[in-house]
Amino acid sequence: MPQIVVLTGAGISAESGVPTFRDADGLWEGHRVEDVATPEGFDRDRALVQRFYDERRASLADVEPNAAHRALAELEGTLGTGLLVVTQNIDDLHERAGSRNVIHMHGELLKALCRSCGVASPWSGTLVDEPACPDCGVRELRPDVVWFGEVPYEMDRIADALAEASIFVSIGTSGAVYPAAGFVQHARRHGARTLELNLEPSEGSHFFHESRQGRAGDLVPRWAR
Ligand code: BJW
Repeated sequence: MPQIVVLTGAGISAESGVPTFRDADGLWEGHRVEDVATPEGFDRDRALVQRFYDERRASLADVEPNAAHRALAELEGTLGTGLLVVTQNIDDLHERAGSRNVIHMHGELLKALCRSCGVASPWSGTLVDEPACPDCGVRELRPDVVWFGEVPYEMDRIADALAEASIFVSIGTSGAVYPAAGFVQHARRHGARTLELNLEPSEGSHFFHESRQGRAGDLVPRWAR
């Protein structure tokens, strides 16, 4: 079981050039959340949603992990499975920095999920062309991401890790989306020391023992050292 659980959000990838969701130039601009990040939005206009995620998948080629991702990967090099990164991000920047003990609770851009057989498969192309599932052959692929109203991945494993952790650190997340926004209270109830590293106080700042404001690329390497 990990001693340290780190929750990351869009803010950790911001300095890599991946847009956040709720900042002024956030990703949702031009798109209503309900149109692109709900199962109902997908049923209403598949092409729009597939294009939205196809574009984000393609843009991964233009970004690189930053100092914050690298600092977490280095810490895992020291602690091994003593460090668990739970990320809300669907990019692959933690893995590209070298982290291996990572849970993508909101899914992954580089996977497609078959709505017919439920199998997730690696994906690097476009979904808007309605390719077939490599497992069952049915043309019902969607992005393997967790939309509003859907249950995030690996919740039992995350809850157990939070209950066992002695330190919980939240990095670059607004605390606006549950259940991730409630992890701090869960960890704290079970005795963890809790720390927030974010550009500004998040919606749940008051739940943390300590909150430090600044850029993840500065704060995370300093904390992890
Ligand atoms: C920097 C920085 C720099 C900038 N350095 N910092 C309880 C109460 C009320 C509502 C609910 C509730 N429980 C559930 C709900 C409903 C709903 C919800 O939370 N709604 C809220 C809007 C109120 N939640 C759900 O539907 C979830 N499912 C669920 O609850 O199922 C029931 C269930 C749960 C558990 C067990 C059993 C049953 C699913 C939520 C799915 C969220 N999906 C998205 C899209 C994923 C795919 C995609 O990427 O397109 O996930 S929405 C979007 O928000 C995305 C993100 O992962 C998520 C969080 O955003 P994040 O990462 O915090 O980004 P921002 O932009 O909000 O914040 C960035 C922060 O970084 C800011 O603070 C900046 O200041 C900071 N920053 N630059 C450091 N350089």
